[in-house]
Amino acid sequence: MRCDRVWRDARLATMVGGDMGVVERGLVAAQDGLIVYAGPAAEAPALDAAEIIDCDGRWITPGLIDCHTHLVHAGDRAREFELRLEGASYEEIAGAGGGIVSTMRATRDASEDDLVASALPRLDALIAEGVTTIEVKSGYGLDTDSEIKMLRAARRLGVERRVGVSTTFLGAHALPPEYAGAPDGYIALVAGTMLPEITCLGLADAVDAFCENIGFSAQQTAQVFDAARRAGLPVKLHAEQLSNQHGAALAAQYGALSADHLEHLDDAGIAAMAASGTVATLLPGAYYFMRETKLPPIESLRRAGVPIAIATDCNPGTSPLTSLLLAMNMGATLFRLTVTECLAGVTRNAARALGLADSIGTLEAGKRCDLAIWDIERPAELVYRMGSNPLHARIWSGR
Ligand code: DI6
Ligand code: FE
Repeated sequence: MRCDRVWRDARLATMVGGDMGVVERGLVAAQDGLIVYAGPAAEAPALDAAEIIDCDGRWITPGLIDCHTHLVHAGDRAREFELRLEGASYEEIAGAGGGIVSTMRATRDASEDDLVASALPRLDALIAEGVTTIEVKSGYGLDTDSEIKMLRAARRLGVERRVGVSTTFLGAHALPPEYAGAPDGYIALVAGTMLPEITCLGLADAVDAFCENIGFSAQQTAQVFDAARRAGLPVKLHAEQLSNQHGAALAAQYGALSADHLEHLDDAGIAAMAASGTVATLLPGAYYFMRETKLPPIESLRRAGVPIAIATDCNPGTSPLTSLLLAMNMGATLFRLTVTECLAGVTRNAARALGLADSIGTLEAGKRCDLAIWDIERPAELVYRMGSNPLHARIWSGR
């Protein structure tokens, strides 16, 4: 078999099947950006490779996937962080015109170029740890032009760097001040104007909302989801982060790719997610940063067979985190996820949360050749260490 490149003498965590899919003496071969073989060297077809890379026994995993970020935004909220340290709550700060709306002001004032420039260092930090695909949400523009500007900036990240970018329209993230007291009017704008326009421009791969007492109600969320359905876009939801709004069950009714956060998820929500195959995306960085004490119902999710993903939720207000490895460590330490669950959470289940399970997330013939090559003795090291980065090399689309 002719191919462009072979990585040989590697140990593989293919992430195929229910566990890590470990191959002790493995190789990966790529042609035209796709994996053509990943598995035991002894069972590989005869390979006529243009380039052979010796991995000296290093581990190869699928390139990591950060399936929930707000990477594109302007400004920061360090001052609010100080206020919270002095005792103010997130809800109080939001109520006083801070919070998401303060980032909205900075984002509206920024140009598309500014947004790209400020997101790139955050993206580079993720890339440096082996991330090969990110999701990026809008939701700090909160008017049609600013939401479009954010999504264009997000798409451009995938041009500036060798990384896959999935964009999500999150117009229903917070109520902009010009709609104060008129949330239904704003939802009508999101569902009736913004979403169709953004769909026309091909700028969104999915649609999200913040279903919360400080966000939007389940009924308002349903209106956004109806519009997404009309546009032919899959949905996901910020659900049950601060309170139980039964958002996960609603999302499941719409066949959502994922429901995210889920600290306050109940049994009915879990059953609905299991039935619809909706991924539970856990965001331990936000849990940690908000000093949340209510744990997501991990054991019940496990028992119900709901796939679990882990992401950074990188955002200026509740999770200023640009390390997916640290998110994995927090998933294990704070949520008691196993090493296999943490690794699956940033590979095959994260791919599924983006609707991309057919093209990324495992080491398998036919998938895009996105690899992370690690200087480690065992995969547990990826989860165990805090603040160290054992990445040896990162391959996106075969290069
Ligand atoms: N939940 C979150 O954790 C972020 N958005 C959301 O709906 C917070 C965004 C922010 O505070 O800027
Ligand atoms: Fe979020």
